[in-house]
This record gives sequence, C-alpha cells and structure tokens, in this order.
Amino acid sequence: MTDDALLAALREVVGEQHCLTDAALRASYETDWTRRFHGSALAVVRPGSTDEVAAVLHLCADAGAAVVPQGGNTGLVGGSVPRGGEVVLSTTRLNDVGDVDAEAGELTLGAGVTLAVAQERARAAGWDVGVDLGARDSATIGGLVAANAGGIRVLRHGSMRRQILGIEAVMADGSILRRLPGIPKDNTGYDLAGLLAGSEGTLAVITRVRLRLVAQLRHRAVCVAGFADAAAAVHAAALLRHRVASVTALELFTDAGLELVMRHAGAAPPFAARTPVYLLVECADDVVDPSDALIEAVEALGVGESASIAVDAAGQHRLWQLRERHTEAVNSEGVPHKLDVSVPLARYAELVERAPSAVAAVAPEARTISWGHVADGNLHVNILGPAPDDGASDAAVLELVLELGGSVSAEHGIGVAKVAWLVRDRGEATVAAMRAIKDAWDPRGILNPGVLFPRR
Ligand code: FAD
Ligand code: 2HG
Ligand code: ZN
Repeated sequence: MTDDALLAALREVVGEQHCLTDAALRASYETDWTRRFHGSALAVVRPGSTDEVAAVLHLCADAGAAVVPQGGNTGLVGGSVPRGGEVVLSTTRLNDVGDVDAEAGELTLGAGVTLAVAQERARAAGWDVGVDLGARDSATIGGLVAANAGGIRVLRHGSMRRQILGIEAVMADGSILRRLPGIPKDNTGYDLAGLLAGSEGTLAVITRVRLRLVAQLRHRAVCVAGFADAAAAVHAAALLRHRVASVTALELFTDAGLELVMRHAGAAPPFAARTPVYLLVECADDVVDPSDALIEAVEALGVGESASIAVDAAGQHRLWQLRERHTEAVNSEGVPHKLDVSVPLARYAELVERAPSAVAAVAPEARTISWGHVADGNLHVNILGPAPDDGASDAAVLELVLELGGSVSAEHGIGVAKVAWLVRDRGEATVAAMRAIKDAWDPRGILNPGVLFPRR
C-alpha cells in the first residue's frame, strides 16, 4: 500500500479532522517535552474509540507502517515521538471517564484521560488515585501504565503497575484484549496487564484501564528541612520513615535546584538560611492530623531553624512547588539530558555527591542538577550544556550507577534515550527473553520500533 492509500484509509476510519498531515498541526506531536527528541510523522491519527484504534492498527500492520502510541507526550525518554515517517497514534480522544464503584473503590478510564481528571473523579467519590506526579494535568492513564510511572506516592502506594485491576488493549494486528472485570483476585493465567505496564508502547496500544483506588487522605502536613550534605538528608529520611507511620512522600533536592526554581518560578526559599541539600517530607492520614507527629519528628532531627512546616493547604502547595517545579525550571535553562536512575539506599548519598564530578570529568562546562524520590533510591540527574546527541555525560552517570549496583531507569523507562544501556543493566539472557515477548506480540515490529530495543 502506498503512503497516500494508507492515509486515505486512515481518514476513512478516524475522520478527516483527526488525521493530521499538515506540518504545523503535526508539530506539537513530533517533539518531546524536553525538546531533545524529535522526528517527523507520516501523520498523526486520533481515533475516538477502541474499534477505531483496532482499525488503525489493522491498516498500519497491512501497510507495514510503524506506529508510535502517544498520550500526553510528557514522557522524558523520547519514546512518545516519531523517529521519522511513523504514524503517531494519539490517544487523547479515548477520554471516557466511568463512574466510581464507591463500594469496591474502582474506576474504569479511557487511556487518554489525564491523571488530573482521574484524580478529580476519584476524589469526588471520597477516593483517590494511588499515583501522583507533577505532569498530572497532561499525562494520561494509558501513558502512565505504558511507562509504569512512579511519582511522589510510590512509598505509600507503589507505582502504576500496582494500581491496575484490569485493562483493554489493541495488539499490533488489530485484535482486542479486554479484561476489565472489577475483581481484585483473578488468577487465570499470565498477568497481561502487568506485562503492559512498562511496555512503553512496544506491545499493544492500551485503550482502557480499570484502576484500584486508594483511600483519600484528608489531613496533611508538609515540611522542608535543610542539611549539610546528602548523607545527612538520607539518614534523616530513613529516621522519618521509620518513626512516622503517616509518611507519604520523601523528596530530595539541592541548593542548585532550589536556585533555578526560585529564578524561573518566582518562588521564595523555604526558610532564611540556605543549605546544600533539602528534604521534603509529607505526612498524610485519613483520620488523625499528622502535624504534631511531623513537628515532633523534625525537631528530633536537630535541624534548628533550617526547617519550614506547613499545616495549611496554601503553605503545603508553596513547599511542594519548590520540589515539583524542578523539571520546568531546568527546561527553561536549556535542553537537558535526563538520567532517571536508582541505586540501593545505602549508595544514594554517594551517587548525589559523585554524579556532578563524573559529569565534570567528561564535560567540564556542564551543569548537573539532581533531585529525586529518596525513599525509592531514585535520583533524577539532569545535565545542562552538552549537545542533545552528545552521550558522554550520560555514559559517565550511567557507568557510575552500574558501579553502585543501580538501575539505569527507575521510573521514566528506556525509551530511545537508554536503548544502548538495557543489556548492560539487565544482561543478555533477560533482554533476549524480553525480545521474545516483543516478537510474539508484534512479529512485524510495527509498534514503537527503536524504543526499548535497537531498531532492526
Ligand atoms: P507519553 O509521553 O505520551 O508516552 C510515554 C510512553 O508511553 C511512550 O513510549 C508511548 O509510546 C507510550 N504510550 C503512551 N500512551 C500509550 C497507550 N495508550 N498505549 C500504549 N503505549 C502508550 N514520571 C514518573 O514516573 N514520575 C514522576 O514523578 C514524573 N514527573 C514528571 C513531571 C513532569 C513535569 C514531566 C514533564 C514528566 C514527568 N514524568 C514523571 C514523566 C511522564 O509524565 C510519565 O512518564 C507519564 O507516564 C507519561 O504519560 P503520557 O500520557 O504523557 O505518555
Ligand atoms: C520528577 O520526579 C519527575 O520530578 C521528572 O520524575 C524528573 O525532570 C526530571 O528529570
Ligand atoms: Zn520522578
């Protein structure tokens, strides 16, 4: 089938206005959030139902045309944008929001529903979504599952895989997998929903997800405390987690990051003194106000004046902004290299301290700004300065991570950014087993070629 014939057939399926071929209309779908990854698409198609997704994939499979699934395009490893000539399948019109099953605490959502909308629906029924992250207004449920996203509540509720009770997805040949039963116990063979979590658009297009909701925690207290170094902050995080049962988030950032957030977001520092490292801790509970427990635990840390505790919503939002606006602040300074890594907690402080010098050894002019979810051993090393295609500083950090016994991707995935590192991290045998799954599900290599594995 020629490209023109394929486009005509795609228009028949999704309608003229949802098959975008004009360069200006395609543009926002062709560049990722960081601006580091981009490519041109043959077309952007926006199916409005599962059947339309199936028809699009069927046509593309017949034509041998590669497909890049895309949700909110907030992914940070380049997996949601075309490399050159693919069809981008945007899920944004798969936006039906079901009713909360208030007794069971479950909710079925179209893959294109944003996390913020899902949270709003769950909260209105007295429940909440277990995963939360800074990109909530754009990131979609399908994208969160495909990336097995983590975020700021992993400590309490786990990552996205743990929230899934059922899934509907369309395979590369157009066949539909549907298992949305609303039953928490379902041991009927392979856990395909679990397999799709973290599959990064390489196995199937997720069209609907049934979520297990979590209890809404209405009482909150947030504190930012300052420390002389990362080791002291990591130690404090361990103490807080151990002593205060209501801890829901433990986040670390440095003074270099705070400086950027203050400059770009107009934010004020958390307290008068500046310290090299900061720890944000949030406690939450449904019944008891956790403020007293948090205040007492922070006092016991002996940080003196270097702490700011917020018990009201506005103050809590202000403190959270200092942490959540790091990604945006770094983007305002240039096109970053993003290394989302994790190491055993015992090596976390060492990683925070050594990452900047590892980068400086290969890119002396580069700036390294790191922050992360300390309780998960997850650090986001962001590097500004090197050209987008210069991998030397990435390699320096990832070698360090492997030396420290860590993972080259903690929560953002492999995408195209870390394909070369997958075998180093997981080993030949494991990657061969993954490849066998990919080949069985998508024998023609239609779905997201170049993501997770090198392009054939
Ligand atoms: P996209 O970016 O559109 O796609 C991501 C991947 O999933 C791609 O490989 C794509 O092909 C695939 N995909 C998307 N939809 C589907 C589908 N329906 N079926 C199959 N494959 C699909 N991530 C975290 O883990 N934790 C964080 O704390 C976090 N914070 C962030 C903060 C900011 C400001 C930003 C910009 C990003 C952040 N991210 C974070 C990364 C990102 O938001 C998540 O990875 C999110 O899951 C991506 O969702 P999306 O809908 O934007 O997916
Ligand atoms: C976060 O936790 C996100 O802030 C994004 O995962 C990290 O921008 C990044 O590198
Ligand atoms: Zn993160």
